[in-house]
Amino acid sequence: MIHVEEFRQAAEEIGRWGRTLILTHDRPDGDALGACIAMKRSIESAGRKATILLAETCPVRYTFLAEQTPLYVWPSDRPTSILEGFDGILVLDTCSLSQLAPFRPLLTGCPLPRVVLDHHATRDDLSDGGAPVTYLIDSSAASACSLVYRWCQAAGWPIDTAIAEALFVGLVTDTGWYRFSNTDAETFQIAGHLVEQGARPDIVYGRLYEMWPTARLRIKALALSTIELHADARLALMHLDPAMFAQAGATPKDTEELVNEPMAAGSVMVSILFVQEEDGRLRASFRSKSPQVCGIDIDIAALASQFGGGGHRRAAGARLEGEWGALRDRIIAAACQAIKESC
Ligand SMILES: [Mn+2]
Repeated sequence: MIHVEEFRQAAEEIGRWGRTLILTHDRPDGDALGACIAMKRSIESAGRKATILLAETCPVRYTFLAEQTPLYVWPSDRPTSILEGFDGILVLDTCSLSQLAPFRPLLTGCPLPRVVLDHHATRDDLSDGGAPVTYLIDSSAASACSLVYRWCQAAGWPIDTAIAEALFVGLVTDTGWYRFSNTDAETFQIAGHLVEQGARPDIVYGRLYEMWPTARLRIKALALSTIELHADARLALMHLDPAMFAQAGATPKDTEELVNEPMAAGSVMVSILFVQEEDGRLRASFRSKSPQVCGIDIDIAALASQFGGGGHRRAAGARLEGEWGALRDRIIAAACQAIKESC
């Protein structure tokens, strides 16, 4: 738990910076972007400057958050001399060197003080050998946006409608709309306050989940048409190949979260999605249901690790080399075995 006084001191430190550089992890998600945008607005409403620098272009589905907030991309938008104008660096939603790797040329040897606000377990040394760092880390927090909210409350920074909306996006995306196990009472307390401040759950939902490219709908239809069930319909399997992507006009990026679809069926306890890429390589995503829901506990990371992959107990992935038919048969056999052993 981060003490109120720690938030106040960090807010005072940033208050002394005329210009703050805001960084977050590579492949920024809703929580990372929500936290960056909320912090930038908060800092600027107090009359100081803040610049958000991302490691890649903002994913299209989150651009609605940034309608009034420029997001710069490193290194294409900024030369190294960018650092000359800043007084300090605020790092949000990560404390991991590997997730900040794209910014290495910028951070290495940079003496600027840093403040890190994060909710992950990985805690690397972000001092780059000498820069002073203040770490505000609480791995029990549901989202980085929950921590930004606590910071604003502790420091007395006001939360306007745009900040409330940005924080709400982080809260709901990192908790899967309050359905992941990190969802706690605080999440609902914060959500309640953000809605009071003007965040609109219906509109945020629509912008996040009702604005996908049509190709995503087509590839989903094709994936669902390939569903096969094994082990008394406890195992669901789908596959996509390059011809299907061409037919749908989609890319493998459009398959995000598709593996969860078969979980809607009560019988299904394990779901696997195979994606064959252009170069012939095969990617497999694995999911298993919570034992509180389906009655058996299948460690899906252990299954993925049999094929060189890994991940979490309920969600894992693997990159596979080899012939598709043979790999598919081996994975089905291993998954059926894991289900049998857990029953
Ligand atoms: Mn996060």
